[in-house]
Amino acid sequence: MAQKEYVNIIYEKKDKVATITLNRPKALNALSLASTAEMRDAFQDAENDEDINVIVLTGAGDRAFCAGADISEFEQLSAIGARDYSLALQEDTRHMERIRKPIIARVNGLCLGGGLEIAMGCDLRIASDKARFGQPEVNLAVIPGAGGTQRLTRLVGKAKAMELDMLGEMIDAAEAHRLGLVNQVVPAEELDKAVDELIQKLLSKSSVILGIIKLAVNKGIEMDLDRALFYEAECFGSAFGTEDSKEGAKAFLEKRKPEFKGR
Ligand code: CO8
Repeated sequence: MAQKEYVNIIYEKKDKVATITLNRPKALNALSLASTAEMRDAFQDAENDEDINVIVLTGAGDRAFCAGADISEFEQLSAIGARDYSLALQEDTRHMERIRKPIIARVNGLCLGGGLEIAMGCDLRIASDKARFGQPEVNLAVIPGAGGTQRLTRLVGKAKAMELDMLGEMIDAAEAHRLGLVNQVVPAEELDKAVDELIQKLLSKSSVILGIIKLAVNKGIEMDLDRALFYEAECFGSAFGTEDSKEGAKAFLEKRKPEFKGR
């Protein structure tokens, strides 16, 4: 059931899942300034809605997840404007990493430039076997501006990130999986089923614990190991303070399924 009306995205909330669909299929769901503003608003809503436990980001149609920033808007961008645009999209992906709910990128097709960058801001990426990935900015004589030189390096390593950024060539879904860029690749016609299975697995866990795991991973990766392990211990302590952790142990000992309440 649609909860909010937007022009460039579709935003739906159902059964604890919020789905944000980039909806400019004729432009391969390219990210215009207007669509990023709407996406930002939808993520904010999904974060604040206590009935939502999982968020899915995807693209409309069967060709593209997102073909990157809208190149038709580049002409109007000054150097300062481009820097601010880059900072804004970076902040959007940072926000996605701070939201204490798992975000799944449902990569249904082309995933390029800024599209790959927002997919990398998600926690889990599940791709159709028809998906293609790349950072083609170099071909336009610009560079990735929302994590494509940073998050990509952290995900696939320096050599591959250098190659993808410098050559601007696309890789297929199997290669993206091999590189660890996506968690799972499935035949296009099975994408919805696979995404739903992933959602159901996540919904069966304690939502508060998933939030703690997400922060532990996302914050820890930015720290040196000593600090990160210390932070992990703090998170571990928080996890132990939840009602769900008591229920988890109790259910195990009573040999029954736990009933988590998300607190
Ligand atoms: N922006 C705007 N329009 C686009 C984009 C885009 N990124 N990608 C595709 N389109 C449009 C095309 O112009 C075309 O429109 P029309 O039908 O009106 O001519 C329509 O989508 C279909 O595209 P094609 O006809 O080109 O389809 P093909 O199947 O021939 O080619 C490709 C598909 C290979 C994906 C091709 O469309 C392409 O190369 N697109 C551009 C991909 C690209 O370079 N993306 C990176 C953009 S730069 C970026 O993302 C920087 C992010 C940094 C963000 C923060 C700071 C700015």
